[in-house]
Amino acid sequence: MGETMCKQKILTIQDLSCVGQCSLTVALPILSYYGFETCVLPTALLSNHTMFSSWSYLDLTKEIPNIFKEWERNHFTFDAFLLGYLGKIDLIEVAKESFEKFSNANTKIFIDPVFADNGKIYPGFNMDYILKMREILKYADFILPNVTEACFLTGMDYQDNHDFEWIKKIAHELRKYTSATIVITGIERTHTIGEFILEGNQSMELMHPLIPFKRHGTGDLFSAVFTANYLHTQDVKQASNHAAKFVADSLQVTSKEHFYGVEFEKIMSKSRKEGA
Ligand code: PXL
Repeated sequence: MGETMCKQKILTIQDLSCVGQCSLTVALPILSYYGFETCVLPTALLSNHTMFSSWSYLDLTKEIPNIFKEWERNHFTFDAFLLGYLGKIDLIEVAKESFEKFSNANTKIFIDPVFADNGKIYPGFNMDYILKMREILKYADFILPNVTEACFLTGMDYQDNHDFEWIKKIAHELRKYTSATIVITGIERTHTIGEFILEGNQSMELMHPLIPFKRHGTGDLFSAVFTANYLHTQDVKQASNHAAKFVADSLQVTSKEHFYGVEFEKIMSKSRKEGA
């Protein structure tokens, strides 16, 4: 992985789930591990993610204008933004405001829309949220929806059979809303999983061996590793392959008893022990 000349500063905007290995508790360690100064805008404080049967939720939207005021006063700008789970329609507007206020001439915007998976919308989301999310895709340089999110964003019906022509059609539908590089994740076939990439009008599909069990938070992990690797290499194919391998390696070392997330920390600790 080539190192960039000077350290870049990334702002990641997502919730802080105290327990659950998702959103900020994934993006923050991963982006730091890859050498970025990682700044955070926590949008909400949850006891745990919403795949548990219950959770507490403190909305932090009210504090954001105060944070922005101080950032403007200090003339902060960010070299990249990584958006994940926002959870509330107002926060999409807030994210847009942050792009306008805190970008510099070379800022890259990565949007993972995070509102659905496996054919279903997560608790608390609705079509108004999805339509608003679709509106901000135009600000992105990269969008990273999974197959379900790509379907909802385009209004296409979800199907379990992720065949190539169907995925390609969804990607081209998404192109109506953004000129970003589109990376559709979580394309599953019998023994493989992968991504469909539409960069300009060039497309490619990358498929990898499927690890035959699922854990929550793998999408957040993919997006954080993809963002970090892309910013180092400027190579979408390389970033996607690298992120897919990181997720697969993490799943492989996740113990069966650890049911609510993926133990990506084991990968980081292994490379530290090996002195990588
Ligand atoms: O991994 C996506 C995610 C992030 N944050 C919270 C979630 C979810 C998915 O359910 O509940 C709070």
